[in-house]
Amino acid sequence: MNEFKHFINGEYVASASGKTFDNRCPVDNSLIGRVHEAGRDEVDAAVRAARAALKGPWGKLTQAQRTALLHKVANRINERFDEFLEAECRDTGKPYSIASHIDIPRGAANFTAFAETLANHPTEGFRLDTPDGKGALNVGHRTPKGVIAVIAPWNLPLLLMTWKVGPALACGNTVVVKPSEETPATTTLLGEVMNECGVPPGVFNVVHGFGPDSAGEFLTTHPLVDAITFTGETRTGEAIMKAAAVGLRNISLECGGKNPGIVFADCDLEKAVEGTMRSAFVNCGQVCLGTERVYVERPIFDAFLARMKEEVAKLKLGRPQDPQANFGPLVSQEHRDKVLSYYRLAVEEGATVEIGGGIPDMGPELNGGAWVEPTIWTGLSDDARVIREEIFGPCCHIRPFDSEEEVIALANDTDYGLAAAIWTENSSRAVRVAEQMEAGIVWVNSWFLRDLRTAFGGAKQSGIGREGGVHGLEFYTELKNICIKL
Ligand code: NAD
Ligand code: 6OD
Repeated sequence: MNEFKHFINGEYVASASGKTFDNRCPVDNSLIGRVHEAGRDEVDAAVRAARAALKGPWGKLTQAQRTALLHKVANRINERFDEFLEAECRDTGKPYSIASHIDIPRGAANFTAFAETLANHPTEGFRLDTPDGKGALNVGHRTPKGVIAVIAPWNLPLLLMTWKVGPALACGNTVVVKPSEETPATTTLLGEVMNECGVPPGVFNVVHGFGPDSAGEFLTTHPLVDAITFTGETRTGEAIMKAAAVGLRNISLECGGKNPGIVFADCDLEKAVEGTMRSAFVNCGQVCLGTERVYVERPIFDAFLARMKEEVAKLKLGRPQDPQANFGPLVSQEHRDKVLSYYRLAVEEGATVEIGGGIPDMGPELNGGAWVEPTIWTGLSDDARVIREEIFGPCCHIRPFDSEEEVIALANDTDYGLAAAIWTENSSRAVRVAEQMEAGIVWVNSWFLRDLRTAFGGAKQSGIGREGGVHGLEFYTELKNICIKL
């Protein structure tokens, strides 16, 4: 039986209360292990360890030494690739074929990319003229912000946790991570890697538990936490923002989306189908950047819909280890209940179910898992809840449009503003439309094509702030101006 303990000050520790909760595999609902639930005492110990580490050997490392250490961490993740892969796929049910290309490689790359970007970032400098003619020099100097609380979701557990831990450590901070209660494994394993690489105790800490009245709340309300970086639902982001208001702590919020895909008649149809298939169905639709609203220009609407249905029918549901499988279960029974409630709602709201819409028969060994059918709807009105609310499942609605102006208005008619995908071979149109999208990230003729040097984040209710590349510096460091009179 696996036991997932907290990782505090370089050691694995059990909850003093003895409180644990079950961690189940969504493939077949089997028990993976027990997770220790942190109380206020464990969270306090983790935060104090992180505070103390700022003043220890970690705080004295040069940027070059930190960079070298983070490269070592990335290498070690790659050396233990199979363990991370197995742990991630057991927790989430996602196919090895996907996690081995996306989750685990990015888990390592998040350390190297940010270490390099930050090590090569110049500092700001201004020369000021003064009345005595001698002038003054202004030099920007960045210091770590301090103890960063990292609150992570379950959909890409290692990727999204290291996406925050990588830059936080590259900037010299220490972290206390609260992984999702659904996916504790890879974050716990990363503690071993930190010790193997010689990252000083207290720099990387992990506490397990839930949100309200549990580890998440205890961590985000802890007065010795200097800043909070969060990925998850918009409603949780609001709760965290309130917690951060006490003590005026900084926040970075990466929240939900209801992202549009726009397919113009002048697109390369096969490219658009391939990209939209990925954006709607990869990771069983559990990607914040995923497309749940697809708008297709009327002349190619029927052809596009027919091709999408053909491709959905070819998706291969199966166990993570099955090399042919490219579609796994949802993360949990609880999330399946939510997704299925939208499947029912879509029908109540008048959708035509083009394909899917139910629970697949996976056979006696897997029927206890959190499986749902990949689903396409048409025919919903623009104010249907299924069109307006984030479902976070393997489903999309496809609707025809007649003009560029109309589709821009439709795409932007949402409370969210995370991502958009545009499919057209007309580059002027692509830029014109992209510039009018109310979203933090726009892909043209691609989707989830990531360059870690670029800004990442959401507009409207999809978040606050930008991370990625040097943009993370604004959040993960304190910028001081030193003015030197000459
Ligand atoms: P969630 O908000 O339920 O949970 C995220 C984390 O917050 C978990 O660790 C949870 O335990 C913790 N938490 C919950 N309530 C809390 C509270 N009151 N105080 C402190 N911590 C609390 O999100 P989820 O269900 O794990 O993830 C799915 C959501 O995440 C979707 O909405 C998706 O769009 C979003 N997401 C956004 C991005 C992005 O980059 N914008 C990326 C991935 C996922
Ligand atoms: O690629 C990334 O850096 C990132 N933050 C992806 C988010 C995916 C959401 O599910």
